[in-house]
Amino acid sequence: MFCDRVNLWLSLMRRGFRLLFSSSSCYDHVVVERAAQLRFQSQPRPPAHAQPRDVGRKKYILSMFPYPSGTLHMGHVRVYTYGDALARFHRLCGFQVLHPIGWDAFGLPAENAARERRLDPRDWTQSNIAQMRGQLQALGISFDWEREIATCEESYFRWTQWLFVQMHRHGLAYQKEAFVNWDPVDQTVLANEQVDSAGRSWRSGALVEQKMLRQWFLRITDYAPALLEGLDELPGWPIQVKKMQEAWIGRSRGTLVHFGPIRVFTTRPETIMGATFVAVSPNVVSQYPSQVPHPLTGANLPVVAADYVLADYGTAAVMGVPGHDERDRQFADRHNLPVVQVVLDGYLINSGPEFNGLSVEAGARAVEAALIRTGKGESHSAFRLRDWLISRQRPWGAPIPIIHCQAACGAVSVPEHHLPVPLAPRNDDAALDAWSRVACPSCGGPGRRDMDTMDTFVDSSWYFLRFTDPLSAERPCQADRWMAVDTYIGGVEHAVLHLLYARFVNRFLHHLGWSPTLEPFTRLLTQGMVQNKTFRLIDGDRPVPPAEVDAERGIHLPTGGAVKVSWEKMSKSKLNGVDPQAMIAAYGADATRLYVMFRAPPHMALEWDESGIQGMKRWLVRLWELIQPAAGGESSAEPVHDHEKDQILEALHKCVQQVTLDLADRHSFNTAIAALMTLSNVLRKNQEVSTSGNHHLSQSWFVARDALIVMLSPLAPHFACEAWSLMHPQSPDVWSQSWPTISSHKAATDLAAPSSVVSVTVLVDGRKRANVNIDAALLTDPDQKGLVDALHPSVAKWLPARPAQVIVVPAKCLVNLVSSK
Ligand code: ANZ
Ligand code: ZN
Repeated sequence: MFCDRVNLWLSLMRRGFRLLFSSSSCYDHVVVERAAQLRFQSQPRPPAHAQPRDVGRKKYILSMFPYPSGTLHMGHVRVYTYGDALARFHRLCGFQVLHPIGWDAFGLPAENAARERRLDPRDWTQSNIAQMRGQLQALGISFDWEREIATCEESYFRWTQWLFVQMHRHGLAYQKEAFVNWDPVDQTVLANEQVDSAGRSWRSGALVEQKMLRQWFLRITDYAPALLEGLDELPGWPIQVKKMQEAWIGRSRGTLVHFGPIRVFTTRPETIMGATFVAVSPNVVSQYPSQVPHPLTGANLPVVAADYVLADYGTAAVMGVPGHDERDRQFADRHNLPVVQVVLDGYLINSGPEFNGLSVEAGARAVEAALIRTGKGESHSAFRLRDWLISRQRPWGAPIPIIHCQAACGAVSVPEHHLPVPLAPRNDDAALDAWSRVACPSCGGPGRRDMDTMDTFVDSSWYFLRFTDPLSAERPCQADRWMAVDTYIGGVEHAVLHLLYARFVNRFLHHLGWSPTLEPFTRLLTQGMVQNKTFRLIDGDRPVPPAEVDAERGIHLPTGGAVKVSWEKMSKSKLNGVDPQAMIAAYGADATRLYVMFRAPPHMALEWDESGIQGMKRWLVRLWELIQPAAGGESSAEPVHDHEKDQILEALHKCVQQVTLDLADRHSFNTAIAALMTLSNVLRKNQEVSTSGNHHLSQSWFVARDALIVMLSPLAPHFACEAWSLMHPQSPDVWSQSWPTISSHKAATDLAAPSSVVSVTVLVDGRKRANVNIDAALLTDPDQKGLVDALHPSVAKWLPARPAQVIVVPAKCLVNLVSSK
């Protein structure tokens, strides 16, 4: 992608640009960003298969990869700017950083867009990728472009197919009949989103039918308990996301009760004496006798089929307690079955001497104990989570690598060395026939390929592993040293499906030895929506373009209709989108990045306001004046005024501490920027005083100014890069500098900061193990060696080797030492 000849040309151009603007003292974002971009492109980058030298000093920063729609929107700008700020910050702190990007390139939208344009989905997708790649580069996002992947490439999806084959081999992929939306006119299967609220196909308008098809499922339910319990090991995830996953997995604790051969699942065992029948799901009723004994009384109860008993929950059988369950009651009334009340005001009645008088809670425990004692029951949890239906009857997806043997072998997975199964040639009947007729891998007899493709959530369920060795044709990944992802950034809309599937697949691959950790994402940063003012006609609710609105009078000018204003998520259909390209052109990538980070904390909705970008631009203009060669005059070795020196160093000290914590731990980009603004104001004031008092600025002023630019560089990389080369024409680029630390400045300027001792809670792999008193400064020192030295001896019992990873939560005085394996 970046060939050497281009690089040579770039480095020549770069020198020209340096001359071009170094003479002007006015900040011109076009010139500065063009020059910085050239410099970025000539920055040497490690090869795609590089592994971390020291696992304790690696960071894997990942923003969720996009669907290649063709244009970047503000939500993308937000997610990739956060990731880039973290990646650049950690590089400056001396970490080896993995910061990759790829494309979630299969799926229905590409199919439809391509059909409309009479293009091949692949061509359409590739041109979109090219366009978005350019936009991301214009934003200055420092991705590891050598590692770029696209899920629609054979080099990627052969491993998606490999994953399926592993699942099949381990009994986690199976076939079952399930309903799909069937368009009888187009003779095709529709996704739920393609069926409108009237139940009609979006394309043909036909009434959609439910049709039973044999489809592939992944047995995620086998992992339900582990996926639930794993949430406890994720202190770095937002609580709301964990709650959503918990609800989705949906564990119910209860009791399994044996009514003869029928096992029922109940969460109300204390009502057992009120059971007057056993209801089972209609499709299993034929397996059972027509009467079964009550486990405690021995009385015979009728077995009935009832629609309200779900076939895929619990055991597909319930004990009918019409006295206390509404659906049982309706069923009993309709079928003349007896109703017995066994609970009154929270206490058991009509339940025999053993249980009468017990409270509901005590009764539940006593009944369960009695059942367990007599071998007629056990504790049990039921899960709401369903197996994952992955078959899609669509062409633009990874083919399911299965051959259906036409003799006796059934569904046989394609041998690994025959992967990838290429996309089916759908436009050519003869070629399609040739593609689909293959020999059964197991008996050699005639076989047919499975015609379906995989849900695109399968593609994205393991891509974070692929980035660790993205080009390899020998293996799916080489994740031992890079995983887990240290910070994963993306929209909260993926809180359940994508993140749950990724956790499932990572756990499975961990068991096979491909991923070193049980959980793939140590910290999760979920960002809020980007919203903008939306104007809608009060009459009819139709959105209208902002340019046609007199906002003050609330009137739509062309029609004279009254409009209302609301903040809504930016989108084309609401006519409230703001094009990132336009913002970059008008104010620059740096001002846009700063604005997006400054306007709101990451998890909150961001309400767009263009005047805010202008404010950012003005700040950069003033900063640019601060870094001009003439700006500081000459520095004097001896400070002129002691109080000036103290004031600057105090401001610097505060700023370093704030920005370091904000970026290393709190993901609080807006307060980091505010801290940099404060420091820049102090420097400006001192500059004005020195100019009017006609004396030199102290050396600390220059120390602080250097630190300010280094700290700015993860946030506004173009600006900082060019500013640095202006300030230090002989020194290496700003990205080769180190992050300022308080201790280094303390030493250099002998600022007497009171050292304090704090008591930290030490966790090993998420479990609390010790409390240790240490110097508070160690908590915030980006070089964590001192911290580990101080803490490790107290927990060596649980963690013999040094930790692979150290997670610090300074605000809570908490340190988690992670063994990684
Ligand atoms: C006796 C009983 C008495 C029940 C009572 C409820 C109230 P959750 O909390 O959702 O897990 N149940 C069990 N399996 C079922 C299935 N496959 N389809 C429909 N209903 C099913 O609900 C558990 C309760 O839902 C169980 O407790 C069972 O009815 C019913 F006063 O057992 B119960
Ligand atoms: Zn066979």
